[in-house]
Amino acid sequence: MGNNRTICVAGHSGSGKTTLIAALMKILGTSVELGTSEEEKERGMTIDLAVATHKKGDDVFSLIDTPGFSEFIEELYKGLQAAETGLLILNGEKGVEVQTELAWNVFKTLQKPAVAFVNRMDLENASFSRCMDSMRQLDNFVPLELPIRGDDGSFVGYFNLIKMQPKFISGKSGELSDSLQQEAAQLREQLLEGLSMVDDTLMEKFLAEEDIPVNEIEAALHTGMAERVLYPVACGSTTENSGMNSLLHLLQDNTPTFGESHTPADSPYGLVFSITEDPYLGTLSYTKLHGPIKEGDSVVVLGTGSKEHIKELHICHGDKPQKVGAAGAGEIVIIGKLHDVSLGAILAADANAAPLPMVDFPKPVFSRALMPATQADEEKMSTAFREVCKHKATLSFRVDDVTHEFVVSGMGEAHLSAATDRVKNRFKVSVAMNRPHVPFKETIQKNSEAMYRHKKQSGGRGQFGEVHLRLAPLPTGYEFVDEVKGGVIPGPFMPAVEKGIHEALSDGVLAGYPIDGVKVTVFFGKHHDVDSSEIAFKIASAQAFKLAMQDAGPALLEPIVKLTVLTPREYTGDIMSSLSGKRGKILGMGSVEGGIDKIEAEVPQAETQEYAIELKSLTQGRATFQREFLKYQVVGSPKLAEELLKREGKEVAAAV
Ligand SMILES: Nc1nc2c(ncn2[C@@H]2O[C@H](COP(=O)(O)OP(=O)(O)O)[C@@H](O)[C@H]2O)c(=O)[nH]1
Ligand SMILES: [Mg+2]
Repeated sequence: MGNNRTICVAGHSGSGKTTLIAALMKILGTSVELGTSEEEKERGMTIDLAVATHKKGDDVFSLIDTPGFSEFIEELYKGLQAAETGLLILNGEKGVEVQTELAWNVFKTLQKPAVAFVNRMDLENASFSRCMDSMRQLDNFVPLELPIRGDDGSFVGYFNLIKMQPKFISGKSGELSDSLQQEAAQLREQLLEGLSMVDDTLMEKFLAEEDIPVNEIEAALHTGMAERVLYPVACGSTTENSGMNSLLHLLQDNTPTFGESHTPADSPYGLVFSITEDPYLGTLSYTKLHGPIKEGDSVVVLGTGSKEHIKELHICHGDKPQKVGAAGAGEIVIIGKLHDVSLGAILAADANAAPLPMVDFPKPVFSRALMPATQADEEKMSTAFREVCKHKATLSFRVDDVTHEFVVSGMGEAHLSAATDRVKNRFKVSVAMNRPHVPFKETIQKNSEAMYRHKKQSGGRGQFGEVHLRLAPLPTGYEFVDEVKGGVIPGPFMPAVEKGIHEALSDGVLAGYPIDGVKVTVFFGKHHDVDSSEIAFKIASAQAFKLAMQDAGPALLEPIVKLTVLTPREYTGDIMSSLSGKRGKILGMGSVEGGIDKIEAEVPQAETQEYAIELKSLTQGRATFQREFLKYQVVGSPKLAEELLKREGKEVAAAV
C-alpha cells in the first residue's frame, strides 16, 4: 500500500468545486469528466457525488466531488466519510456562504481534517482578507499564502508564508508593497504560533527566533491538520489555472494518508459508501477499501451473510469508470454488478471482520404526493421510485395508510424534482407533485350506546339481525368485547358482527377518516331462526356503531410532529414566533456550540407541510431541521376542525 489519500471537496454552489477537480486532475495528467447525468446537465449543477482518481506508482490520490446545494447534502456525508481530508472551496468574492457553513458543520460532525481554498481570486471583487475574516468566524483557519495584486488591482501571484517568497503567475509581475510584507510577517507569526501547539521543537525555535526550515514547518502543518488543531488556507483561480500547484502540493504531500489513521487488512475488506445505477453498467457500488481486493475474489456481505463474487472492478474517473484488476487499502473502487448490497454494506473476505461504521444521515423533511400522468405511469410509478430511492438515504416513498396517496419524501423541492426527473428520464414515468393530504383520523370523546335492527321482508327469505353496543374512548387503538349472554346473538354470527364494526371503523362519521381510540362492547342483540344471516348482522353492527359514534362526541385527530431546528442564534426569535404561529408548542431551547441554537417544538403536521421552504426563507437557508412523527392529538375546537378539513377539500358532517 502506498501513500493513499482521498480528499472530499465541498462548498457552496458555483464556488468552483467541479472545475477545480478537473483542473487538478489535468495537471496530474488524468482527464476526467464530471456531472454528466441528464439531470445534472439540465440543471448545470452536481447532484451525485463523483470520484476522480490518479495513480502514480504505489500512491493513489482521489478527489470526490459533491453537490453545493443543501438539499443534496447526503452526498457530502457519503463523500466525506470515504475521505481522509475535506477540502472546503470558497468563492473569493463572497467568502463564507450558506452551503460553506452547512458543509463545515458536516466536517465537524464527521471530525475530518480539512484544507480550505479561496477560489475565483481572478475576479475584481475578490478579497482574500474578507474571506479570511468570515472563515475565522467558523473555525481556526490559517492562511498559508497571500494574494499579490498588480498596479491595476489584478491578481498577479502569491506570497508564500512558509517560504516567505513571492511566486508570480507566468507572464505577470508586481511589487511587494510594504503593507503586504507587514501582513505576511504578521500572518507567518500566527501560523508558527499555531504550529507550536503541536510541535515542541518548532516551538523552541520559534521562541528563540531561529530560522525554521520549510520541511519542519510542513511536518508540523501535517500534524496540526491531522489533529485538527488548525485548518490551512490556500488561494488561487481555477479557471486561470493559478495557485493549483501549491494546492496540489498541500493536498498530495501534507494531508494525512489513509495508513496514518487505519490499520489495513490483508484480505478484501471495504465499506460500500455510495451506490448508483448506471444505464449501461448496472449497479455500481462505490467502496472505500480497508484491505486489498482483486477481480475474482469472493466476499461476504457482513450482516446479511450473502456471498458476492467480484466480477468487475473499476477505479473512478468521474463519470467514466476504468477497469482495473486489483486495488489496495485506502483506495476507492467501483464494484460492478454486486447482487445484494445496500448503502453501508461491509464487504469482507472474513465473515467475522469488525463492522466499519457508516455515518448517520439526516432524515427526509419534505414530502409531496405524486400524481401519475396516465394509467400506464401509475402502473410503473412504484417500481421506478423504488429504483431511484433504493440507494439514497434521504429519499423515500410510501403509500400512506390513511390517504392512500403515493408520498415521496426528501430534503426539499429541488431534491424531489431531481428525483422525479430521474424517474422520467430513466423509466419514462411522468408524475406531477402536489402537497400531500394530511392523514387525519377520527376518535370519540365520551361513552355512548346504540342499537340497530336490520330487518327486510321482501318475499321469500328475509333478513334479520339486531345489535346493541356501547362505545368507550381508548387512548389509542381499537378493542372489541363480546358481552353477549344467553346466545341472543348466536356465536357463529359474532365474527360477522365484528366485521361490520371493523368496516365502519375505516369510515368515520365526521369526514370519512379511519377511527382510532375506541372500545366497542356488544352486549345484546336479537336473532331470527330463519332470517338471520351473517350479512344481516354485519349491516346491523355497522349501523349500530355509526349511530353510537354520533353520540360519542366524535372528534378529529391530527398528527403531531416534533421539529428540531438548528439555527444561527440571530434567527432564534423569529423561528420561535413562527412556530408558535403554527399552533406549535415549544418543548425546549438551548444553545449548541458555535453560536448555534437548538429549538424543539411539537407542531401539528398540517402546519409543517411547507416547513422546509419556510425555514429556508426565514433564515436564508442557514438553519436545518429534523422532523419526526410524535402522536395523534384531538383537534379541540370544532371550528378549527372545520377549517382544517376545508383545507383538505372536505366538508364536515352536520354532526359536529
Ligand atoms: N472567474 C472564475 N470563474 C470560475 C473559477 N472557478 C470556477 N469558475 C466558474 O464558476 C462556475 C461554476 O463552477 P463549478 O465548478 O460548476 O462550481 P461548483 O458548483 O462549485 O461545482 C463555472 O462557470 C466555472 O467556469 C475561477 O477561479 N474564476
Ligand atoms: Mg459542481
